[in-house]
Amino acid sequence: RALEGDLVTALGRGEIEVLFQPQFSCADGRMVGAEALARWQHPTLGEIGARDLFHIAEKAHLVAPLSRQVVAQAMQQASQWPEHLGLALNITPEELAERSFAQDFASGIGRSNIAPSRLTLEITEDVLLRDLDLAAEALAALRHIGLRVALDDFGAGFCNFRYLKELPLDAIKLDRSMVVGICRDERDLAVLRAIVGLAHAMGLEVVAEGIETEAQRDAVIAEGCSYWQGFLRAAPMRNDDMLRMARG
Ligand code: G
Ligand code: G
Ligand code: NA
Ligand code: MN
Repeated sequence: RALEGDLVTALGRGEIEVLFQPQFSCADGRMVGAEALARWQHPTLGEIGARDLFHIAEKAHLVAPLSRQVVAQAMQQASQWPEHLGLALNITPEELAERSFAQDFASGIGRSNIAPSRLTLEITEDVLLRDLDLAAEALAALRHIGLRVALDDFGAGFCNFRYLKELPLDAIKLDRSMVVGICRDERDLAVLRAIVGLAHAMGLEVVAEGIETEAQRDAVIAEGCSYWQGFLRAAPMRNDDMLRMARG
């Protein structure tokens, strides 16, 4: 409860920080962009991760202002990157359920210095526990102006294939749990192979998350994933480190 109060001041004081985790092309290993990940640098409790941060924000009814701040900060920083790099932003189901989401988001892009085609929205399947049609409509409107949409954490939840069919998507992000066992268990590899096949059959690209070893990276490349992300090459980092890495 005290934390919910602290969050109000945190938003005003710039305690919310955005880190960036690079993503790499499976084709040539080059960095293609990064995912923005929010953190709260709490003055006495130290760092609070995004999952806890958004839980607190939900209880405090502050998801919308928090998310606006994170997105604006991420876009502002990403506008300093070389133009070939994309920016992936996590969007909560609550936000997608807002009637004005697409329009507000588009206005935010307009105020920033970043081309819509450089942006990917990462959504989770909880969206669908809400209003699927409304979410699909908002996503379609944003894709119309050039954004990409990725279904995040695929394989961690219910994996309802209806989402793949009914949401306007460009990619799926395989959850770390789908990748972690692929080099030691044939069945894990079989599941990954089937999901990649399904994604490709639907015209979707696949991003593999949580890559920690060279063997995992090589396996997801061999299985036809398009991009990968993971501690093997880069943990979430501050913008200045991101810029340094981008300039190689
Ligand atoms: O980096 P970390 O382990 O704290 O991320 C935990 C979860 O929080 C991840 O699932 C990530 O997608 C989500 N997350 C990180 N940053 C944001 C954000 O800015 N907005 C939303 N909605 N979710 C985020
Ligand atoms: O739910 P989402 O996929 O957005 O969560 C991303 C979270 O996963 C971030 O908190 C990030 O720090 C973490 N993460 C990113 N890469 C790796 C990895 O290679 N291994 C592990 N264990 N966690 C990772
Ligand atoms: Na994400
Ligand atoms: Mn994810």
